[in-house]
Amino acid sequence: ISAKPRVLVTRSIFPEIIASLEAHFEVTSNQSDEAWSLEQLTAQLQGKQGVFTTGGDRIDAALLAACPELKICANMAVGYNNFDVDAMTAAGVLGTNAPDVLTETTADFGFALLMATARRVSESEHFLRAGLWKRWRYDMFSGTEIHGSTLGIIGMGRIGQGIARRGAHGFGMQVIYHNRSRLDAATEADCRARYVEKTELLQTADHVVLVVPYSAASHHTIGAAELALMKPTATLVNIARGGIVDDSALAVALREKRIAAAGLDVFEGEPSVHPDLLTVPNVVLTPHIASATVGTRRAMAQLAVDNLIGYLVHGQARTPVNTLVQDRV
Ligand code: 8YV
Repeated sequence: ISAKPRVLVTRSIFPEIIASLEAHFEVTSNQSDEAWSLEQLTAQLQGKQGVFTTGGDRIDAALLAACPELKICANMAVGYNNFDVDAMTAAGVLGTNAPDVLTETTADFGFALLMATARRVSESEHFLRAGLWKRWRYDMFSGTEIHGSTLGIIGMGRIGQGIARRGAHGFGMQVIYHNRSRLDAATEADCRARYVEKTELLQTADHVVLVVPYSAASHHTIGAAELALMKPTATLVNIARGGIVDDSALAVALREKRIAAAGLDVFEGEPSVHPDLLTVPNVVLTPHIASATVGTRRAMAQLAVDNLIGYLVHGQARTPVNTLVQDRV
């Protein structure tokens, strides 16, 4: 009997996911709630052929060089900016992500955050909990209209399209979008979305939603200059990645009411949050939970498992992000 391949799981995960890995692999997993340091991760990866990662686990050339037996990194996330894909390809290491299974759940949350932001749900709840609700006032927590307004989406992939459909079909919004490339006519018609340049989107949209993958090119897609283009009544929602928005510039724009409000699920340097964002009232802050329903998190984890089994046992992953010229031998 040949020995089972060895797989590392970097974070605590559903017990049944560990069990399904154990049917095929010798599994080591991080049992604690603390993320491993780079030194711990490197030590734990010794002798492992596969690793189950999350978006917070950086895989780069130095780590790959220190872990010569590693063949596959299976990310439990659709975004994979934690992978240095070129270094992985050069090293013959496959990367996989977890697309599709989280699309609708994440689009739901994008809309939840948009609505909470536009209608000042968090701010008014804090007011009520603080015992400050003494009387009716005509302008108490007046928000921004959602139905019939203009929704601007930056990044029109699967999740962006899900948000567009919700806005257009559910709330009668005019949807405009900006993306690296235009969608085909049939998809534009299905989303009832019109392509515009980024400047026009920022100047026209009542609500701007960011769903663009993080890369050097998308770093600070929204900074002081872009915030200055937005309407003072507009809201901004980021469910993409920290670093897409310049959080420090955003905190200034919110404090000075240069835009009305923001909803943020992701942050530069998370889980740390820019201290100025914690003190401005007109921002809804959530701890990177857009894909967090039990069903979706299970499906994401299962897809990572399927990729590990697919590649290490059968030689074929389901959702690879790179193409290898030569596998690691
Ligand atoms: C993950 C995400 O929960 O899928 C993504 O890209 O950002 C989230 O759904 C997070 O990255 C942990 O892996």
